[in-house]
Amino acid sequence: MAETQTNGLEVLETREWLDSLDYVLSKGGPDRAGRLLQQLALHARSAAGVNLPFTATTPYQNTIPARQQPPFPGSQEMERRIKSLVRWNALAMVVRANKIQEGIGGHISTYASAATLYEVAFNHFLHARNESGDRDIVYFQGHAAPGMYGRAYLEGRIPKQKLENFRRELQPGGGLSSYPHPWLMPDFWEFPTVSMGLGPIQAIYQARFIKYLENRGLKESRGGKVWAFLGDGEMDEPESLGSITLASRERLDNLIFVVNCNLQRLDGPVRGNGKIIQELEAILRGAGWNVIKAIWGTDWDSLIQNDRDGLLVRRMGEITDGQYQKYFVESGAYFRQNFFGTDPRLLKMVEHLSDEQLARMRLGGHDPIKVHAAYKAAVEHTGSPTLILAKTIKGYGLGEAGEGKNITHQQKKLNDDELRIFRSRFGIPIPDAELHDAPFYRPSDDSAEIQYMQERRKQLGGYLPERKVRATPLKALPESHFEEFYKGTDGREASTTMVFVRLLSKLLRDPEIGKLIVPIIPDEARTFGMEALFRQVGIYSSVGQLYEPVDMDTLLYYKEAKNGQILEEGITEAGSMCSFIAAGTAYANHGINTIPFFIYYSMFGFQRIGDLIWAAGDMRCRGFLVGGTAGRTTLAGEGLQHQDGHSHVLALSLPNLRAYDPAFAYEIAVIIQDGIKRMYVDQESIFYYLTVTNEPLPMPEMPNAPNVREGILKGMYCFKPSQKKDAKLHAQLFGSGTIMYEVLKAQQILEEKYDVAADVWSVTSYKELYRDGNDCERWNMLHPASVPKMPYVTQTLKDAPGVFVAASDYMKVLPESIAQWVPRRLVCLGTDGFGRSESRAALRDFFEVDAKHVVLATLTALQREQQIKPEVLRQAIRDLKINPEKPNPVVA
Ligand SMILES: Cc1ncc(C[n+]2csc(CCOP(=O)(O)OP(=O)(O)O)c2C)c(N)n1
Ligand SMILES: [Mg+2]
Repeated sequence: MAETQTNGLEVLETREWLDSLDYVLSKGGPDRAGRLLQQLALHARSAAGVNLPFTATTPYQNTIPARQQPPFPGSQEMERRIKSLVRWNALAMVVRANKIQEGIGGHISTYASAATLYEVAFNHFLHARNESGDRDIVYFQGHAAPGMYGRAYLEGRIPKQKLENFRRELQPGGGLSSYPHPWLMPDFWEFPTVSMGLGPIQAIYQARFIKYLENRGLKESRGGKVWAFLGDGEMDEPESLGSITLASRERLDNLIFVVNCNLQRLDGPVRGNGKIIQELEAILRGAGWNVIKAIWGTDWDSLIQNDRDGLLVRRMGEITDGQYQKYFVESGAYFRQNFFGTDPRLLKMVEHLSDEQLARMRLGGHDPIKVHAAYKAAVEHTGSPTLILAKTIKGYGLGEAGEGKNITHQQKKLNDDELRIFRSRFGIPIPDAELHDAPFYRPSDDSAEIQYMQERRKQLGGYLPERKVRATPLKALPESHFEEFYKGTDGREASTTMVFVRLLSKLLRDPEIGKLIVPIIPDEARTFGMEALFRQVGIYSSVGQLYEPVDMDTLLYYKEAKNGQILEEGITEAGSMCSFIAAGTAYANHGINTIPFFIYYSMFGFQRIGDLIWAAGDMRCRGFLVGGTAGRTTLAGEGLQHQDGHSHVLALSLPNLRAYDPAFAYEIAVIIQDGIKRMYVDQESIFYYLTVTNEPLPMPEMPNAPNVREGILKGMYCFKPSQKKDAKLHAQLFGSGTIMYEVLKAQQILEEKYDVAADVWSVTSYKELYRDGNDCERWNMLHPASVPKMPYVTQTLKDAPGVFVAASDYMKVLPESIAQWVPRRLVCLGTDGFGRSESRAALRDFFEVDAKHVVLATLTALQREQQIKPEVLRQAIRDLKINPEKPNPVVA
């Protein structure tokens, strides 16, 4: 095409067409011109089969042309000065921290590239509270944290002392966490974003959850936006792009992604051989997003306006990101020769500019006017989410110390020369003599800069980020919801999943908290027998139900409604978890005590989306994770990928998660009742994991013994003491989940066949027992002169006679985690190994957790203590029909 363009006739012809189009534009405006172009394309196709190549991208230019830019509403000069101060303090924070403590780390170059993106947002867009009372929710890019601290310091929200202790949180007076962590800075950060990809996906579900709250009448619609500031490298995470169609499908015009396209990630270019801006534009535009590109700064406006033949824009589109990066670090002469030198007409375009001027041509993401125009268009856009792609330079302003270089991400030390250059470039009034220590700098409160920034924040309703608990505590739930579960099922069989669903549907009817419950399901409701809820509370849909459901004539039809309560997320555990987090943190973010119940296949929880669960813990998220059809042997037939024998082991790693593996209906009732109280009445920063199983079994009545309730919550209690009075041999058997029934069978066999009096304990939570045991050990170590504390396990079992055997549907390490506090050796049976497609009975035999193996383990323990003879054991293996040569499930 370039060659044919040089043909004189064609050039003339093109000119004529362009002139005609200009005429149409001036007379009929862009809409008319757009229609005309469509008509032309149609005509070309039908008349002569001309097929325009498909393209999801627009030219490598700003989406908003210069003449459509709104005027900049503030003082550019003042904002530049403020921005320079934030830049300096952010840089000084990292440099100082690394001077004091070599290797403490931190990031300079991320914020350096994003400063304009943040400052324009802080000065003009981000509402802490808007006129009508709503606010914007902002996900800050984790590695840009020094910039947020630097600004908060200038705002007078963070004292210098804390800046000194950036990344040194254990210093007297506290410090600042490396990245956004609500756990560590609960008054400041709201969203942990540094595990990349979790910010964007959470922002999408946050924006959707806000619409959910509004459509269900739990929150007024007041125009707040959700902003996510993201890295271009970060967009490679599957979570970043995995849910973008939800955002467009749900028309989330309350959502704005700002991607800082500095073309670099940690090691080097994001797309050296391509163009990340074009790639992301194609993907998100194709998915129905409104995409705004801010590539070129004002310096380029006149060049672009005079580019009548499109030569410049074509050249811009030819260059790869790797080469653009090269221009950032090279001289103006190199830029002229390499970029413009390919065509004499291009060279002519810039002949009036010196090399110096060429080298300084600003990019869109560093130009407040371009950034402001993009933000304004984004907040005014309706009908779809917006993506802003802003082109910047990584390490902007660092010069030789790292600007645009591949090493820039890791740069945290600047020598005196480099500090001096940075200081001078941004005009920070620090004399040379003091530069060496990179001192912080804050002008006085009555300085023009501080006054200006305070006034801007005042206009926008206050400071950001700021985390606050905005909801007031709930009242405790009435006992009546739970009583039926204490009574048991009178011999009727019910799985704990059924019990849970029944309890959930009761809670949904509660006049106070019913509406606050948010059931979340990733396409698994029928698996858990929850379809009755479809009809009872409806499935949320922002458009209601636009079709006649195929099962309309049945009682439990698939009912979608605008005020539907269930979040039926489809097959996305990650998305469901994001809804869980949005609902479980609404007590802080929106002042609404929504109580999420996320019900899923337990195998696809910690194992698949563990990092989101970790983020939930950091965020002080509340709610119940319910791992359905759990256990390695309780889920018949499903095999290796579904049979979960380790989610409770993984749950050990989450500090503020209470994990329970209940066996009986009343245990579930006690745990959920207490959970709601602790989280929503007492306001504790904890959340829950509960496994429920699908084996129908008779649910017993709650034993009428003292401390049962306390035992359920603390992790264990005696469920069924032996009735055998004068036995010589004794055993203590621990069971949980459905394996409890195997243990109860073993109790019977031991008593009847082997004369062993066995007490059965229900262990509802090894994790709680483990936590308590360690807590006591620690306290005792630190307080040697005091009366030692006794772990709950020890206290409970101290008088229990005989041997100890635990059987779990989870890995052996789970019961082993408390073995040190059991008075004598604890023998543990568990389900280490890959699952199998089989019946429950065969699986329990295979994993050696069925009644006969519990019996054998008990007899073995007795024999080890020489309470029974070896012959008894050998005979038992025969009688119990155990094959000693069977494969070891751990390696089979
Ligand atoms: C899930 C995850 N993987 C890896 C990292 C480590 N990491 C931190 S920053 C970074 C590069 C970020 O590049 P980009 O997203 O482009 O952000 P920029 O700093 O360029 O703005 C990497 C790999 C992380 N924080 N999270
Ligand atoms: Mg980057």
